[in-house]
Amino acid sequence: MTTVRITRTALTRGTLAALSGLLAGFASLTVAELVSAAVRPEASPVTAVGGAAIDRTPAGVKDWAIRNFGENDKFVLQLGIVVVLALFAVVVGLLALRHRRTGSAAVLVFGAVGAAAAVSRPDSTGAVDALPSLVGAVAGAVLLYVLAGRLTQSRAVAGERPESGWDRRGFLLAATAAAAASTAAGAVGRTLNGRSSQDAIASRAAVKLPAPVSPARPIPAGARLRVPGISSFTTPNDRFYRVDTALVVPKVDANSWRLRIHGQGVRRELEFTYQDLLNRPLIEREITLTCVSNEVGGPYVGHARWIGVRLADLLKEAGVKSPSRGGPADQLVSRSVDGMTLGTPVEDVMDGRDAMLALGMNGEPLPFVHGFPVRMIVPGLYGYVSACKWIEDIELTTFDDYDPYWVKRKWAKRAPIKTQSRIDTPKPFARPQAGTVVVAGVAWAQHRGIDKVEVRVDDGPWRPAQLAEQDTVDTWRQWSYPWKATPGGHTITVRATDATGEVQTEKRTRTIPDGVSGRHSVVVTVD
Ligand SMILES: Nc1nc2c(c(=O)[nH]1)N[C@H]1C(S)=C(S)[C@@H](COP(=O)(O)O)O[C@H]1N2
Ligand SMILES: [Mo]
Repeated sequence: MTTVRITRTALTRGTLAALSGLLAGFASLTVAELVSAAVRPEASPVTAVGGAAIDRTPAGVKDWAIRNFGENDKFVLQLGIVVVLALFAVVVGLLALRHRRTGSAAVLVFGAVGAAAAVSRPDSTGAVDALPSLVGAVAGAVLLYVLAGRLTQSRAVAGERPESGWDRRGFLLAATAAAAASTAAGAVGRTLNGRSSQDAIASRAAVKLPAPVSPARPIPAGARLRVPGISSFTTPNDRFYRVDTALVVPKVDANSWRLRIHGQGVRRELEFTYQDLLNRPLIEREITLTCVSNEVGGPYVGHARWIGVRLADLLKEAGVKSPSRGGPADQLVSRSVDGMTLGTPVEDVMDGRDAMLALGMNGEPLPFVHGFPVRMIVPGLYGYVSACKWIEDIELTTFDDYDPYWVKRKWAKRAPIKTQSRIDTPKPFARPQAGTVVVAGVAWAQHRGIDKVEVRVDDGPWRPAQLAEQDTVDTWRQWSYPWKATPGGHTITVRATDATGEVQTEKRTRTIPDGVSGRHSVVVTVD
């Protein structure tokens, strides 16, 4: 009888010890959230550790995550961190039951990891970034010490069985109070962190984009095919793909934003405010953006109309010469407020193409996720070597002297967009009726232009698709092919030829180091 009772007590205490660990973890995170409101939202431990994890993830794993979780990859990562933390919290709670001090010390070690991650982030503002993790960890450690104390200290209460010798009431009271206080701290922290982006939101709402002095030519009606299922020529902002390493979308106040241009061969260092850029003559251009991580047939390509300032003009004002005219810098490194760095060939930016600092996207100020207040856009280059969002610094340097973020991770230094084509309709494994099935999609070879698209069914001959009118060489091009479909299983394959005459190769490569090659196929069953 006695043995059973002790065992049951031990079981309860074990469960409560695990609960103590979880409560201590919860308190650490919520207190950290509260403190981060006074420092920076990005300095909170989960964000900092998540960011550090992203930076250290091997390219292959990153690609796998993007493939499998798509744009939810960041949510999955954060969820993973929280689950791992919860498991550790349970272990630490059980440990504290035996060794109170060691349990609390373990909580502090976790705090130190969070603090180290926060301070070493590229956008860290210094030692203060350690505060959220440290203060949170101290709160968690103290709480665990107190709770474990209730579980281990006996209290002589008349009538209580000696073997249950722990302070049940005291524990429940302390645990409930801690849970309530942590929830409150977390809620206040969240609210304050939300408020710190209000200025940024207000500054965006106040923007009125001036009419461009050089408007885009209207998209010809013939550039849009009326085929159900084809990608719309212009990708609406809320459906535009998003690829970046930011766990918290930077919310930059346009009123305090500055852009600096400096570095090798710069004769006059320049600094611009957002208003400075708005006051300049603006150009408006149709440009299709593509990510180097886009698989054959993948979704990371989108088209928008951008408004901005011609980047070459700013560079010329700074006294920069392109390398072909004897300038010493061949690499333009753009740096964002979140510490991202991207490297672009100076030659490409100054060769007359419509490279710009974009302020507007499809008629509105840049959305926050797409880089508000200002981002770079360079036709013909993958995003990771050109399209810096939340940009705040441009440094002229050389490819020999400096490797930006992705190049340090084995991606190519130079990466023009490869010629690609995609079948949008029919979808893979569709079951169309026999008869005429319209196969259609998009093809792109930015800054060269698409000259031809061909379709092949099974092992048949390549047949020319009908091309929609080309808008500009910097935009994608729609195509369609009326297929006389016969019953049975079929594989449809597409290939494009760019304006240099190069035919899209059959040879498949990986996304790393400089983007996929290969042809998109879709398997369907005709009924
Ligand atoms: N600051 C910052 N800018 C960035 C990135 C990033 O991670 N951080 N990713 C780049 C990559 S890889 C691409 S493909 C484009 C994507 O732009 P989008 O998210 O607006 O589509 O942004 C580029 N600019
Ligand atoms: Mo990208």
